[in-house]
Amino acid sequence: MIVHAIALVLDIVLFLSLYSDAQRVLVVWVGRRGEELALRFSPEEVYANVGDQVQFQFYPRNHSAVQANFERPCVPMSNATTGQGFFSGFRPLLLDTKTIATFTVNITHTDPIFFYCSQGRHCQQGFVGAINPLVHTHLHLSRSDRGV
Ligand SMILES: [Cu+2]
Repeated sequence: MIVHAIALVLDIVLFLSLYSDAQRVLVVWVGRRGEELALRFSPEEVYANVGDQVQFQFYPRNHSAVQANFERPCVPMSNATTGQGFFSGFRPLLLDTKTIATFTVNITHTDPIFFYCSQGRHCQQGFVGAINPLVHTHLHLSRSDRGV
């Protein structure tokens, strides 16, 4: 009886640990790298499981996160030939703001998701990122394609 009770407790602990691992919030800074504001996502690549959330956290002064196709990294997916993509909207923030502006994407598959900042020419300057990229060096490849 005691053995059964211990086994049940272990089952519950295992279930809870699996359950808590199952859903993660992966944070991507938009417009910040380390302690500095920068025209970059950080990290530029995240690896997410189905059920995870990717939360974009925006920094000054005015950026966005827009889903793109790999072949056209600075074009919104919703304007491309296939599918609808996410768009955070522009998030204008004063330099001394204490506001945390966020945009969250729910991960429903593990295919690669590419995104960029659509402000000015930020994307052309290399302000791009990816969720679950198949090729680890795709960012460098896409940048060299664009002469960045
Ligand atoms: Cu930007």
